[in-house]
Amino acid sequence: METQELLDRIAINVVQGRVEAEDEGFDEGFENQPAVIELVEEALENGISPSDILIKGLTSSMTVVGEKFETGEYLIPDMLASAEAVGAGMDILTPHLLKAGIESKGKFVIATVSGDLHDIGKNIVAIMLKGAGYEVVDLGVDVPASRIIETVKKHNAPYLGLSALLTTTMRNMDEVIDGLKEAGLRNQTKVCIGGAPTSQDFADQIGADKHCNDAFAVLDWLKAAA
Ligand code: B12
Repeated sequence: METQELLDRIAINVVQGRVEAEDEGFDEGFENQPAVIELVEEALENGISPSDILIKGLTSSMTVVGEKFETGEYLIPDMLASAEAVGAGMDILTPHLLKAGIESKGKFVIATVSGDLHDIGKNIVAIMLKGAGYEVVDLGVDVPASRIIETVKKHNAPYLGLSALLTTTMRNMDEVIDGLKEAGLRNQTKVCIGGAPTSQDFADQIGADKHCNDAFAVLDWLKAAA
């Protein structure tokens, strides 16, 4: 299969929520055709770069999933099936993305803020950071501000990344930044934020250092900050 066709088929199978060949998928007619696991393995065998498979294949189509949810075509279990398919593909890609790792460039604490369960984007950022040589302390999802602040303090971390995918939970980023200030940690910790509803304007408003659209933007920012 050609590179573009493989990446497109990975994206289609993410939308269908198909992890492996025996899965039926949301629409009819997919059964027994290769799904995310088989296609990601084929893409690696064909020499397509792991980051292209991740960005152009696995995660690009999550916008389509979001649109289908918005119009009512997809319900929460369908969104979850797509998320699961992305996760299965990421599990295969992770060791390949980490191969690039070199010497430690410092600690990076990352978390999805309180009330928010979305973690695909955060996990991508975490993997790319690890691949670039950062020691990532990933606190997971729905993390209270107090726990984020304690962790930054414990590790003396120079970098903190916050993720939020909901317009309601992005407001919980303020609390983290205020808490860092109160703990006297704000000057020694650079904070970047991300997630679809956030923006540079919002970052400025809450006093974060930077908003990043994707994992590549974080790496560029860190390079410039070093
Ligand atoms: C998958 C998904 C889910 C899954 C999440 C599974 C998981 N393990 O993550 C499940 C089913 C659990 C879910 C639940 C809900 N969801 Co949802 N979900 C999505 C969906 C379809 C995809 C998100 C995604 O993974 N995108 C792909 C990744 C790669 O992109 P990303 O997250 O944006 O990350 C990139 C950048 O933003 C950036 N980035 C992200 N984080 C960070 C952090 C840092 C530090 C940096 C630097 C960069 C960075 O880099 C990433 C890589 O490029 C979106 C639609 C969308 N278009 O985003 C809706 C969406 C976010 N969900 C939505 C909603 C409403 C919900 C629910 C409230 C639904 C409900 N009624 O219960 C619940 C809330 C649960 C909760 N408390 O969090 C809405 C949000 C609306 C809003 N404006 O607030 C959306 C936009 C769908 C829609 N169009 O209506 N959801």
